[in-house]
Amino acid sequence: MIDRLQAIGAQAVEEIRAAGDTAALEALRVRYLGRKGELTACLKGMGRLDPAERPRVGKVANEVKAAIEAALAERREALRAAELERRLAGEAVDVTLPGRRGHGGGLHPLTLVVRELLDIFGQMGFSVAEGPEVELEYYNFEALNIPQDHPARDMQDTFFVAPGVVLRTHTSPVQIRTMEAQKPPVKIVAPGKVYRCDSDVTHSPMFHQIEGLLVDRDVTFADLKGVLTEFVHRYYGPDTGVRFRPSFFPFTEPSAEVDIQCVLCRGSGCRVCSGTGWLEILGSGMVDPAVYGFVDYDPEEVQGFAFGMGVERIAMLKYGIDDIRLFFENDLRFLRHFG
Ligand code: 2NM
Repeated sequence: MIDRLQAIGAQAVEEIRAAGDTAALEALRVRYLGRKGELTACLKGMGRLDPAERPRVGKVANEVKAAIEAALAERREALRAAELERRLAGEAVDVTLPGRRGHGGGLHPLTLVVRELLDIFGQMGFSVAEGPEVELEYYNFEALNIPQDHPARDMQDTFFVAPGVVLRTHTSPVQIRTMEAQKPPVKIVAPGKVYRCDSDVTHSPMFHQIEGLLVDRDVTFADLKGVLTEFVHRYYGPDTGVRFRPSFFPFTEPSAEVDIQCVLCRGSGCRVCSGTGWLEILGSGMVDPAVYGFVDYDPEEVQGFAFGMGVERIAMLKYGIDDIRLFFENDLRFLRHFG
């Protein structure tokens, strides 16, 4: 009996030490120590033993049971430690990696471009003037020498709010209001939103303009050329070619459009400049004496020049953006390229 008990104990301990997981270990516990287990079955035979033998056999039985329990506990602890080790290895975090940065807010690319442009004109002595986006037809057209039957007044281009009231189609009415309110010298830039009934990849019904106006004694076309050439060199770089091309606006005479050498191909001709090597970036001219009649300036005493540019167009050329709608969709993947 003692031999049998010791054989069961030895085999149990050996199998327990080889158990591969906690489920196998539990099966072994049931097999050896369970109510129908091998040890229990063996002990049931104790009743048939000589009473004098029982204490010795009982002692061995207790030792074998204790040895099996000890082996189970030891193996259980080893498996638990191994399982924990495996889980930790799977969840390992490299605490020395740099953290992921959150994205901070930033200024809209158009805001950045407007600020840059205003900065340059500010350094040249221009102050900022602003005015209403809902404007009287008088300031938007009449006082700018754009008569009632002029094509620029076309219903198809202008948003009408009420009789005699429009969404301004340019920021020029700000210049008229400023001249109406103050005597020369005037040296202002007028940034802001303007509205035209037009929408495709290069036109948005709302877009931004910056217009400038300088009126003083003895102002000539040479001053216009000097200021605008300086502006181009400061914004696009001192080596950028500039040319003035004759044009027409109702409110300036003479008028000129300003082209810069293509920012992409530097003048050799490409897709962006349609092979011409040049890009139109602004309109300008000497203020037409007819405009001074509306603001009570004497064209015999003062002269001036004015200019205007579309901010989206400037930004699109600067950053190689081919669809104006990107500015207004507020897709963060686009916005995060700037600032
Ligand atoms: C342009 C081009 C040329 C302009 C003229 C005036 C005003 F009020 F003085 F007559 N403001 N803006 C002007 C002149 C605007 O934009 C393409």
